[in-house]
Amino acid sequence: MTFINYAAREINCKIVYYGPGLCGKTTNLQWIYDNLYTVPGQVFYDASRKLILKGVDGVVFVADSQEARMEANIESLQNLDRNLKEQGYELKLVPYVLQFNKRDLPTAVAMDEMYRQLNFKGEPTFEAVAMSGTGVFDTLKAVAKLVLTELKKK
Ligand SMILES: Nc1nc2c(ncn2[C@@H]2O[C@H](COP(=O)(O)OP(=O)(O)OP(=O)(O)O)[C@@H](O)[C@H]2O)c(=O)[nH]1
Ligand SMILES: [Mg+2]
Repeated sequence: MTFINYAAREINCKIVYYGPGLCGKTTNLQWIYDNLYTVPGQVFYDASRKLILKGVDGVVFVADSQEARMEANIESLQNLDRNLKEQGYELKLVPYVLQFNKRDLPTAVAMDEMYRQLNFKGEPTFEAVAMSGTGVFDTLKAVAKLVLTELKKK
């Protein structure tokens, strides 16, 4: 769904922030601005998540670092994989970045353990405290870069 506006020297693309309920997707976007796409994390919104993946150019998966949310992270990642497939995309091929959010919490799982459980293709991975903006732009820049690399191939 990339749109290139040569006159304005702009490239518009669709980046979706995905992840389990309350992992901090909206908080990320509050640091960016209010008009990027994000999906509702709660399980009952699966139909909305499918819709929002239509025409996606890049995906950020926001994982919640809290120990108690690890299962929800894994479930949500599997859900992303499934929903992308339904729209004709492969998670393995789509520009994709992983964010470990809520690193400020004392219950945060160690980085290497998070990585072991959630990173599956060596995708760029960032620590974040979205609440204070830490790591938010690094994550966005990384996914934008991957989207542009993909665009150059076309
Ligand atoms: N401690 C801590 N809390 C955070 C962080 N990022 C977000 N939160 C809090 O987590 C809660 C949920 O954040 P949201 O941004 O609404 O989460 P979401 O992923 O958009 O949630 P859904 O849209 O319901 O799926 C809020 O109370 C945030 O303030 C963080 O880095 N650290
Ligand atoms: Mg939200």
